[in-house]
Amino acid sequence: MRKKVPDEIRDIARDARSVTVLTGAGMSAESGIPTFRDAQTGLWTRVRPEDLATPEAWDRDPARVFAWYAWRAAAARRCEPNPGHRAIAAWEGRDGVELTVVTQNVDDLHERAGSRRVAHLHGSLFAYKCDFCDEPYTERLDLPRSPHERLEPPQCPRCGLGRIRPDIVWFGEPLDEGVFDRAVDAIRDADVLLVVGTSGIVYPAAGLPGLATRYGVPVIEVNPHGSDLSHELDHAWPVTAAVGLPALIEALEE
Ligand code: BV8
Repeated sequence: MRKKVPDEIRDIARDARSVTVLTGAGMSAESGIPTFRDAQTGLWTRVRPEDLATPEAWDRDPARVFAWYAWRAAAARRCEPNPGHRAIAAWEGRDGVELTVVTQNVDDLHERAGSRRVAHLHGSLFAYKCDFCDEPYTERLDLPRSPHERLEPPQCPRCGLGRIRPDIVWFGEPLDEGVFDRAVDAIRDADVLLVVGTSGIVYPAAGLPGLATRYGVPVIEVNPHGSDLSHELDHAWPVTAAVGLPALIEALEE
């Protein structure tokens, strides 16, 4: 039995030609990837992401940080896109619709569901670069499938000085300007912004829904528990991504 879509949400979505979807960790929760607010599992139960996803943690112990990302990349590869990812990709494929995904997530589930216009504000688990010369590292990385406490990162083959690190935006690091500008353009030009599965805690990403409101773009939140942003949005729909988004796409066909 499909979830009933509130009429005003259905109507805004149905009329939208330019759609932007801002996603956070809750988008991937029903694929089995724990959100940041969930307890870390396995080796990392005693670790707060905020303590490892920083340049300081990397400088202090690169092998531990490199192992954490290798474990997360292997875990993400074992997950599949959920019906919510597939609904967004189906919406992008509808005639006359131009849809951009702006994601805080570093997994590749949007792409694997078929989304083609995806802006990764915080990078990707599957991209690496040198921590000295910044050169992308495109050689094959044989990462173990089982979790390890420590994995020594390779040395940069180009400069020979740096270590290979995840190409991910850590806390205290600036976002890629080009990617952020693309996200702002997609929000400015949108007929609707959907905000799916984010607690709205991390900036500058968390400032994007407020920017949409200032541009006069209606903002719809899809989040079973609400978030720090709920009070400033036009519609907060307390539903999960994998239940709400397929129901919404089906309602567009009605
Ligand atoms: C920057 C990659 C400036 C890493 C991430 C002090 C020093 C320096 C900076 C700061 C500082 N104090 C504050 C800042 C700014 C800081 C920040 O915002 N901190 C927070 C903690 C206050 N931001 C930064 O540092 C950013 N950079 O400011 O640089 C600068 C400028 C110039 C020069 C130098 C510096 C960089 C931030 C990016 C950090 N990297 N990710 C990795 O993944 O390992 S952030 C990471 O956490 C995620 O990407 C995401 O953005 C965030 C987690 O948030 P969510 O995705 O929302 O996930 P969460 O678990 O919180 O919530 C899940 C939600 O889903 C919940 O609401 C839940 O209800 C819902 N949900 C659950 N299940 C479902 C669901 N929804 C739908 N369906 C379901 N089934």
